[in-house]
Amino acid sequence: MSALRALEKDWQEWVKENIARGVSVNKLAVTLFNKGWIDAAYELINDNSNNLKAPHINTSHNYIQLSDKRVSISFTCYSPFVVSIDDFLSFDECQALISDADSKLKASRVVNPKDGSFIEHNARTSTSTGYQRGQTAVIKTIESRISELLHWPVDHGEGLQVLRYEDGGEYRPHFDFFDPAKKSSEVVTKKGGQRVGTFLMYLSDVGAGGATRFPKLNFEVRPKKGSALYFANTDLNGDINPLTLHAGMPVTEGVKYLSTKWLREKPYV
Ligand code: PD2
Ligand code: ZN
Repeated sequence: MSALRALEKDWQEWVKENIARGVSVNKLAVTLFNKGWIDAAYELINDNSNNLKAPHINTSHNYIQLSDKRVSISFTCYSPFVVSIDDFLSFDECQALISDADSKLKASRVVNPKDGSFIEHNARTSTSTGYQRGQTAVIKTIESRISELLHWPVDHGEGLQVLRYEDGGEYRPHFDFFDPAKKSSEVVTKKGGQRVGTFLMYLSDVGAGGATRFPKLNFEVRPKKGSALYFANTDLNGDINPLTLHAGMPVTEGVKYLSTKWLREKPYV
């Protein structure tokens, strides 16, 4: 049953009346979201045409049956929307990504806030490599799976990245969204618009360290081979959410491999 139709009749009427009065669907969705009706809020924006949409994971069940795999939800935070998924990738898929990336890894870079160029920085001490969408068969499969899980078109995604962290390698606290107040944002949002969501896939088990930590929310997600983490960088009205500050904690034992997929507001072509 649709999450909107599962709402009490009075609230269904409230939605209809406000839409008829011309109130922004995104604003109505924020109200539903704040009342805790998360799936209904996302359904409202994603099933209506002329409004801003957002990637969404259906949290009504503890598992999600995708066309090629059943995955399970192990953790949720609703504001901001953060969901941890178990068994998203098979061990073979993790190995395939690692083997392909290993010989191509170079020092990771960050966006220069002054001009939008990419520079090396001691805030991000990993090596990494980037791919085109659909560059290999495994990448194609994974991108379709992400798209199905998040109800977000494949062409709204940046190319996959694979990162390797070892011996204290980390990614210090940062935002993945582009802050409209920064000059560089104009350059980096020309193609694809805002980075509305982040999808991280953990490709290796790590002895110690390497958690993805949200310092303003006081929790962290530990790396586990095959599991994934999604978080929304913007709210249902499209506004950036500073609570999404997050870090890749230093790896202190073992090697962490991670794959990143950033989701854009519009086609990234
Ligand atoms: O490696 C991580 O856990 C991590 C944490 C935060 C990666 C990113 N951000 C990123 O690639 O944006
Ligand atoms: Zn990040």
